Amino acid sequence: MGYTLSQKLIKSHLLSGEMVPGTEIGLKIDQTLTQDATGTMAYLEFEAMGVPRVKTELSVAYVDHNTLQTGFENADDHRFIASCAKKHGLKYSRPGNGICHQVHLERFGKPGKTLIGSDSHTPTGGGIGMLAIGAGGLDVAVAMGGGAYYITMPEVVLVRLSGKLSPFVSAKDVILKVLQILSVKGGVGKIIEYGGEGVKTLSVPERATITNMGAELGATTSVFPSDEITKEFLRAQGRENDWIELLPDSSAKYDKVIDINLSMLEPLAAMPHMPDNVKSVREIGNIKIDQVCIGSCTNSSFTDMMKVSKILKGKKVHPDVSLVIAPGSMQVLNMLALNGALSDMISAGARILESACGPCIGMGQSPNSKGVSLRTFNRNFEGRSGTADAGIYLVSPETAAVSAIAGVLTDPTTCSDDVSVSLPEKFVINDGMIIDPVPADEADSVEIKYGPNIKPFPTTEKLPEKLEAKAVLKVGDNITTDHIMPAGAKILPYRSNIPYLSKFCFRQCDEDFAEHCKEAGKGVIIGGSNYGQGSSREHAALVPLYLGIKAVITKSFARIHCANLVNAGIIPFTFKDPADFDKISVGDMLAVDSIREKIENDLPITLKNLTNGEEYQLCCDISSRQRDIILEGGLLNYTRERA
Ligand code: MIC
Ligand code: SF4
Repeated sequence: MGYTLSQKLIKSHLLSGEMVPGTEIGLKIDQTLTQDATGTMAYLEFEAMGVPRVKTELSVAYVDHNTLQTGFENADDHRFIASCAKKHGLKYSRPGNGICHQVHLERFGKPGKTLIGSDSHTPTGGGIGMLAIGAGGLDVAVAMGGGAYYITMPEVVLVRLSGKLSPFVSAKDVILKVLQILSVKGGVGKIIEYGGEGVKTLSVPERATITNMGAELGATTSVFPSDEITKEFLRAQGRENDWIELLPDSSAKYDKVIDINLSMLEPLAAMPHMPDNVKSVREIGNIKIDQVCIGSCTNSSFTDMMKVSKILKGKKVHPDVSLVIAPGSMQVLNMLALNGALSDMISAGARILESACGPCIGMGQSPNSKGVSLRTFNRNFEGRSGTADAGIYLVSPETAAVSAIAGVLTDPTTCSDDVSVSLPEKFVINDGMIIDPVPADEADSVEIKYGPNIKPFPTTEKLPEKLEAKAVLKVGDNITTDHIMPAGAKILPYRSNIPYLSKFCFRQCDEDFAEHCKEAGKGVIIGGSNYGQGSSREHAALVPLYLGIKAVITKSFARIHCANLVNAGIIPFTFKDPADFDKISVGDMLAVDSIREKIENDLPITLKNLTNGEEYQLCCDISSRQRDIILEGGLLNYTRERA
């Protein structure tokens, strides 16, 4: 039997386990990336592991999330990350050089290689034929130290593309269509592989838009073949030598096939407050809008920006609309400046932001109260924009730009202008904002620069014999890591300060959550299905750990968050009978006897509700390696113990 592209990538990096879906496999990791909001923790963890230099082929530390510098905190974090990179053998991408995923695609991504990144949108690299996966910071730290990265062997879904996109219909509409079909839970435990004749009509940046937002499906990753189009992109980036051809075998078998005819697609939008709440722009109608934001790792490539500038050229942004544009990288911004497109944007009334995540993570540009904001981003979770009652619609750059002029949501296919853009033959290459590390024999002379905002991460203890803790919170389905540990301009500067962050934990669900945890001493969280979807931030596990959370019991978990909980030493339980969810109330005292023995030997687990006298059966669906991690009280203890 032939292999799918995903299976080929896994097979060539398999260190342990067998390629049987649902079982744990260990992968060799060629490249890693971090961004600053998760990177400070990752480097503190790397330091704690005591490995002097990274052992990967390439590791890059990006700064793109916290670039506002409203106080000393961001700048201190940047300096800390820069010093770690210099000492430990990583490349450092300075603030202003761009969003990690965009820059990595342009300058470092290589077909056939594995990449893990401490950011959930790392699968962007799948657009260039990489096996690129989002992970928690600690998993990235371990991979930098040469350790394997463990995942559950996924099933492979083929999205078979045919036809060709019509003018003003975009790669964003393709992934919104997939989200409409599969939902935010539909990708869990799966790799989404793109194939079919339609693939040949999509450029690398378009493919990367699609794999980027595959994160919103909950998928392990998404991947496109590496073909002549990939080669052309790499040639234009001066990296033709990095190209290899990578195609699935013609006899490959897929677990599921979804057919999408690109010619039949129309402009779509994800309505508030979930990326899978998708309707066509036409159906939603001409709603009045207050703001348009163009950028983010989903839609900030040179070609996206050129389409936007062509739409804006010679026009005026509607007086009731604020249009902000953040080109994805220094390369993109520089090329727009050189060819005059930037001037077309500015003349139309666009507000140009630096090349960074910016409004996507709530770092500025929060909409007005009850505002309607169209964004080319990938997430529209409630409150993420910084305005709790704003309505965020996720759209393509074409829809965003046309609507910014009209003042209302507008189907861009109603335009007659020609805005076709082709890939440049040569990108403008300037790696001046990427700093190399010192050679290994000079590393001792580099001092790591800690600032006062950088606090050590919470310590953990070995799993005790018995668990007894209070149900401190009960939440419903699809809770995101933005609910657990919000981001935004006021909180993000404290990503390396767990004690401070703890005040904001679950604030959207229970304003006094931190207080309740302190009163309880030891706590358990009760959740619905797909608990922990969204961002890879391990703070969503480390902060609950700091607040005394010992276990989270849900109907089901999202992949990265579940791994982060285990890494933090918090037990992820699921209900054997989901109906038991309804039987537990906040305040109930819960207990599991002989929990150590049960976790160690994978024995059935009974949860006793000491408050109402009931008993429930729980599952702990983790690998034997993860059981050992839980017994040791987290991955850091486990790694140290074995070093
Ligand atoms: C996000 O889009 O939510 C982030 C910010 O990029 C996160 C990482 C983080 O929380 O720092 C992600 O997606 O992993
Ligand atoms: Fe940055 Fe937004 Fe992309 Fe996250 S989703 S990496 S915040 S641009």
